[in-house]
Amino acid sequence: MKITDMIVTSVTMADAPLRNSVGIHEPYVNRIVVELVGENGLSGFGEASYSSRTFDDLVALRPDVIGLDTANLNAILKVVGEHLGSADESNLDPVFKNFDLTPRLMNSALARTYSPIEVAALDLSGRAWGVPVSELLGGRTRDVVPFSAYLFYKHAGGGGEGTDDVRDDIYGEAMTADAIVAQARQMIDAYGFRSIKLKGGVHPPDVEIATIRALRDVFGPDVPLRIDPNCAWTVETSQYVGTELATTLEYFEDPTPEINGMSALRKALLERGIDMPLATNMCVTSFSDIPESIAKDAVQVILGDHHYWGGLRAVVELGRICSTFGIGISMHSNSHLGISLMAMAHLAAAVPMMTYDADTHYPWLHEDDEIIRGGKIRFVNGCVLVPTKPGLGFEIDRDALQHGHERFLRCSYRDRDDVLYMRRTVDPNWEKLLPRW
Ligand code: GKR
Ligand code: MG
Repeated sequence: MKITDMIVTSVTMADAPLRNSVGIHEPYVNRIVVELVGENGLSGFGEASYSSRTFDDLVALRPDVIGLDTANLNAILKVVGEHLGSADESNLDPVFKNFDLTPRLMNSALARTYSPIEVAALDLSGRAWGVPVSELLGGRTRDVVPFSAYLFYKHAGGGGEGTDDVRDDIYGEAMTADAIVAQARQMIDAYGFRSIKLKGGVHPPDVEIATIRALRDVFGPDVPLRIDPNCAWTVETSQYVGTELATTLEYFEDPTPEINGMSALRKALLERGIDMPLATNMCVTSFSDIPESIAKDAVQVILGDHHYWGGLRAVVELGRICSTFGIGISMHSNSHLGISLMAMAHLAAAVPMMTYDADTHYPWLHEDDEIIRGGKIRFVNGCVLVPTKPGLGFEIDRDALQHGHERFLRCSYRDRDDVLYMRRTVDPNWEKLLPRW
């Protein structure tokens, strides 16, 4: 399908004051929506993390993408690559700048800029040819995709600002183990999740160990648990936590920085007889990281993310590589809208080796901010039904998209900065320190 237009729209959605190892979420988070229009008048959609750099690149790419065919994804990748030229530090995504741990992520501009165009092209092809995106990725291997409850320590507040744009605080403040258990209960009641991930790196490790134990006590051994402190711990601290939680965790996500750190931790845990998988979305973030990670046995589960691995097809390839080396594959998430949730569902359906429940921030998205028709996507038993309609299988709500864009124009938040907002609202002396403990 020949592309006749590419429309790039920045949208803003409210975000609750969720804590992580570098700080706190701002009251708003931005996303980029890419719409490709085909010569048949249909549109396809993709979604990306917002950064001013990615936004400007996507806008500048419009004339190069117009005239290309949605079926020739290699041609689209080529024009994105030519536009970006060689990778340099200014291409670093601010989301990653927050975590600022590895020079590897500096090369992710091509993958991040291409991804929303690829998703939109697949969506448009699917709509034009009458097939769902999962079929274009090789075919659906499951009808429903299970996701995991994603818990956060958080301050009071539901996000948004001002007199008319504050969201209700659906989950309430959660800075203690009891409050996290209550958050889990509420999220599981609403979505039916059957596994739990706790975002850690906020309290000293013993407090977070106690939180995981409280979750285990309440939900029992049939609910897999994970903790992800986003590199807040040294190798030694990670070894301590890993030993304490050896029989409790399904996998141990990014406790410590870098491939070398994860490799040292793996070795130390194995020496203690603990064969718990280490997972990452921080030290193995592109294909070029895989050889070193395999050689050093650094990670046993890779959390793929089509937004920065280079699109949906790249993560299908990642699945094949992971299974070749006996590594598990799971899915990473950042704050996102329904376009990305649908893309993730089609992708997970087409990757049979994705046997772990995927991450999603979707429960944190407020109903008022969704931009697809019919409102927020429904979960049943923690799962999203893989759409069988053509393309990604939703209709865009043009009014909601416009409201999201008007909110972007009104709000001053641009590139995400959890560190600065932490200083402004919680601790004026806050410094990013990874590892902190
Ligand atoms: O939203 O605060 C957050 C998360 O910490 C996010 O930024 C991470 O990218 O969820 C992500 C993760 O699994 O590391
Ligand atoms: Mg993670």
